[in-house]
Amino acid sequence: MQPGGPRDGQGKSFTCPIHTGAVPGVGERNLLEMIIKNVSLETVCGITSKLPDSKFPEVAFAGKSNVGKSSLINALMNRKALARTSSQPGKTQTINYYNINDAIYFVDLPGYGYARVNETVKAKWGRMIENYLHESKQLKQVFLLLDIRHAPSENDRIMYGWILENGFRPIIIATKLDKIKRSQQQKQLGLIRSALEVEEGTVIVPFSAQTKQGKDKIYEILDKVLEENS
Ligand SMILES: Nc1nc2c(ncn2[C@@H]2O[C@H](COP(=O)(O)OP(=O)(O)OP(=O)(O)O)[C@@H](O)[C@H]2O)c(=O)[nH]1
Ligand SMILES: [Mg+2]
Repeated sequence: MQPGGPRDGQGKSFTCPIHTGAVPGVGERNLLEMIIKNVSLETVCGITSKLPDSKFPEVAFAGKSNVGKSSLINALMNRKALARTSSQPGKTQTINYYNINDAIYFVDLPGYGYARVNETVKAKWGRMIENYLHESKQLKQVFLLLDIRHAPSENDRIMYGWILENGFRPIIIATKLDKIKRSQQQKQLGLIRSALEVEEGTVIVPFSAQTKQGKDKIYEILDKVLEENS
């Protein structure tokens, strides 16, 4: 992933090509109580697409390819496979907006660091993500996903930097918690904190899409986003 300038790719005006149509629903305030009555993949943005004018607050999920972004979104939506997941990295190559109860969008960002694509494609993905962080008017919270088993990569550090530079304080989600022993958890979280040199007070939520551990904590954060933005 190449760090492109935040204004790269602007001036083009393409409309998002795919509008799958949201299921109409009643706006709700408390995600925890109403948990996901209506969800739909509303908009898919490709590399050259103009970002949609969002009606609702957005929360975005960033992280390297295969880290579990789509799996987390499915877990939060209580859907098995609305967000496409794959054991093959590089599944999500577009910016996908999931409309949740006509109240908030979950934005699934394309994964970075997928080794089997060429440098041009990697650079485009980087620009697409950075452009989104810079341009989205409704983006309220960014979640940065990191695999709890591994030290953050250079790309993870670049991503973390972009998020901060664009004025967001990311919540870090340490994914695939089920894959490590409980006794390793604190050590791995410490590794993430030190490798990213996270700011004081940064929240890190250990999460497993398999056991759903950590899900309630993430709902709490989403509730707060809704409360602050409605
Ligand atoms: N054991 C375990 N496997 C997980 C977890 N989360 C995701 N996976 C698996 O990891 C693989 C990748 O998950 P995805 O959700 O597709 O990852 P992604 O970040 O959306 O990947 P891209 O779309 O390529 O950017 C899939 O095989 C998932 O089943 C988890 O918490 N535990
Ligand atoms: Mg995905």
